[in-house]
Order: sequence, then C-alpha cells, then structure tokens
Amino acid sequence: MKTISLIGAPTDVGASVKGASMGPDALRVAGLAEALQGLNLQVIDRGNLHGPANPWQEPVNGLRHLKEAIDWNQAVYDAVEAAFKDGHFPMMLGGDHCLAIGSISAVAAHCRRQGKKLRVLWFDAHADSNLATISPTGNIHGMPVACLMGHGPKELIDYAGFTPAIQPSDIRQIGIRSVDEGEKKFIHELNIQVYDMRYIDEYGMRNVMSSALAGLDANTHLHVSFDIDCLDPSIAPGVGTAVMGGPTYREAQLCMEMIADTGLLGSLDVVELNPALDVRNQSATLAVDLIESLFGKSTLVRN
Ligand code: B3U
Ligand code: MN
Ligand code: MN
Repeated sequence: MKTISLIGAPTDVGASVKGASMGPDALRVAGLAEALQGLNLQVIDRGNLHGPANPWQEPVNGLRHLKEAIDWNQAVYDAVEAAFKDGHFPMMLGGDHCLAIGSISAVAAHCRRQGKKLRVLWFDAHADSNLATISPTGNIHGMPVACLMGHGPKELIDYAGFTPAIQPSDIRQIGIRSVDEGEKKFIHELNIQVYDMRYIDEYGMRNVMSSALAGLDANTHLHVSFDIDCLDPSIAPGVGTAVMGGPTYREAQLCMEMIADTGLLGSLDVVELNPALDVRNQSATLAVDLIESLFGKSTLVRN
C-alpha cells in the first residue's frame, strides 16, 4: 500500500498577500487525510515544518525575504528527501509557491539517485519564471521556475548539490494567463513548453494533457506542482493573486484524471491556498476533491 507523507509548510514569505501560511490547516480541515485513506492509501501527517516568520519587508536587490525563503526551502528540501528515503510519497502542503524550489530540488535529487527521468507539470495562472532583475514585485513565489533552472541567488539554486535542478525540457506549464514582460522574453528564450489559456481554449484540455504527458515511460517520475490559483477564481476564490479566466471544474478534473491514468505520479505540491480569502473553505474542499481524482478516484470502473 502506498504511503503518503503530508508535509505542511506554512509560509507566505514569498508572496505578496499574507494568508497562504494557513493553507496546510485548511486542507486538513477539508479532510485531505481522510479522503486519501478512503482511496486505500496510508497517510502519515508529519505536521507543519518550522521556519522564520514573515518580516513583511521591502525587497533588497530585487528579492523580498531572501533569507526566510532560503531557510524555509531548506526545511522543505530536507522533509521531502526524508519522505523519499522512507519510501513514501511526499505531498508538500504550502504555503506559497517559493517552496517548490526546495521540494522539486529534492525530487530532482531523488530521480538522480534512482536513475529516473523527471517530468514536472506546473499548474498555475502565472509562469513563476521571474528573476530579481526583471520581477516587478521581488516576490520569490514568482521565481521558483527560474531558480530550479539555475537562474537565481546561489543559495536558492543548489539545495540538491547540483544545479540546475531541472532542464526546461523537463517541465510543462498549464493554465498560464499572467506573465510579466521580462518573464515573457525569458520563458521564450528558455523554450519552456507553456500551455497558456489561449492554447487550452483552442485545442481543449484533453489534447493539452495528452501533449503534456507525451513521452513518459515506466522510468519517469511525474511531479505535479499545483498552484491553486491556476483554477478559475469563480470556483477557487481562496488565493492571493487571483486571475480571471482559468480552467473550469470539469477541465481541472480531466487534468487530474489523465495524470492518475499514467500511474506515474511520484510527488505533489499543493500551494497558494489562502484561507483568509476563501469562502467557507470552498477552495480547500475543491483542492481535496481534485487530489482525490489525481489519486485515481473515478466515477466508473475503468480500463
Ligand atoms: N508575476 C508576478 C505575480 C505572481 C507570480 N506568482 C504569483 N503572483 N502568485 C510576480 O510577482 O512575479
Ligand atoms: Mn505559482
Ligand atoms: Mn500562481
């Protein structure tokens, strides 16, 4: 039986709006552990990691709260690595999306140890590919993709002891609809495969996911980094930086189901859920519902 290790990382040090630090508990209240157990998975809730508080300071040299982000990502890196070493499936509950630096660095190190290929599916309204020099905000939750590709402050790019942790060809971004000017050029130069909302509208979610999942084999580790703000704010209002025009409930369900069908999911981040902006924990409840589909819940017996 698969064992899921829930790793709470209550931060908002990388964000522009406070509140994502309450995300892990909102997911617990929404019944995440119970839902996974209902799918015959064993769940170990490791509780919440500890790290520095949010000092709410202005950016320094284009980066806000760098020291705090470094410490939190180290804690996440260590926890995700420990879960892999126990043979467990790490599920990191953010917290803001800067934490994906630590979590995906640990995933990359795991893949290297196991001789596995890595595919990252990055669900987000934003490209999260800013650099200190081009970010309009200095918020590190807008920079994890760049950091993972080796573009960022040295302390944030080398958790695994090698850099870059991932190559542009390892990642697919889905649901993107808010990209800053400098970021737009940067993702074009890196040649990252981005399925933005226009692409989803034109080709449909089924084709998008078939393409995003193409080329996987039994030796591929699939990591999903799920920023809740990917979803349309009409169904998921509990996020700090909502952008209208995201995937619908049905489209999001199909994404999760198609990922489950691969049988290759090896790790997950659930980030940017902000209970302070939510309505009756609706976004957390939706996240749990989608995670159930991601772990294979289906209406009918399939195959
Ligand atoms: N691109 C903007 C906004 C943003 C990125 N990620 C989130 N918001 N959640 C920035 O600040 O880098
Ligand atoms: Mn994000
Ligand atoms: Mn986002």
